[in-house]
Amino acid sequence: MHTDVNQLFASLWDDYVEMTPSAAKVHQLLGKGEPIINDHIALRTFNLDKVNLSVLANHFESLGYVACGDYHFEAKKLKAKHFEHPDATQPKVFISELLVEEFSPQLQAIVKDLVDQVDVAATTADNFLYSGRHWTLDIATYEALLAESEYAAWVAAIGYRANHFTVSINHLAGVETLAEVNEILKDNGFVLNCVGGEIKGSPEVLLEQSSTMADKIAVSFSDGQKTIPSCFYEFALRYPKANGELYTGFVAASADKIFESTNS
Ligand code: OOG
Ligand code: NI
Repeated sequence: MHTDVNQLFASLWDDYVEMTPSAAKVHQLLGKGEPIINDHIALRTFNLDKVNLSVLANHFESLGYVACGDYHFEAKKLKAKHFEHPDATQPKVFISELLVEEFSPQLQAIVKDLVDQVDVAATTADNFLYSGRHWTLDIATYEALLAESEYAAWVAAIGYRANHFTVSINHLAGVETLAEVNEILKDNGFVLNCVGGEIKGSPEVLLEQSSTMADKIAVSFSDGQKTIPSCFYEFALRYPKANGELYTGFVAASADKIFESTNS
């Protein structure tokens, strides 16, 4: 486990940029070389004991993060929690897990076989959250998972790493609205997730979000390479609650659509 939260995020970022070439370009475009404040990052896993949500969460809780919200995505068969750090300038963390037992016996058997290959000691190592895949996987198995759950296929192929970073538009100089951000992105050739509209949420639910569609990169499988969606970039604008403090939670109906940023 890391002992320094800034170092953990720096390592997550380095790995994420390698998986997501467009992230460096978006970062430069919006930040113009200045530091960008991250609203949150997100991680994905399976709910089998060895690698479940709490195994990932331990890496953050040991750095002072506290669980703050629970979410359930019935159609996608996912549960999630979000975590906050006492230092509000640190990114929030959104961790989801696939409810493996709700899928077909075939998917359950595949996922169990993948997780059986994980060395339990690796799950508490410093680098676990940016260590990628811990199993061998062939293309046909990836495709079998994809037929049932895009999320399952993504975790199987991409493994443990940040699924996205999120620019805090509240902290971004020179841009006020998410619509402006989206225009800048589209003018520069980036493809946005438009499931349910480019902007998810509203001032009424105190959170607006948009995201790019995931980059497509060549991933190595045991029997060759295949170009598949990797990771994406998200943009979040938060609104104040009645007490004047910015809302810090997530909005399940919006999150449900953000998950689709890794659809092929
Ligand atoms: C997480 C999707 C939800 C948000 O900000 O609502 C999310 C994922 O795609 O793993 O990030
Ligand atoms: Ni997100």
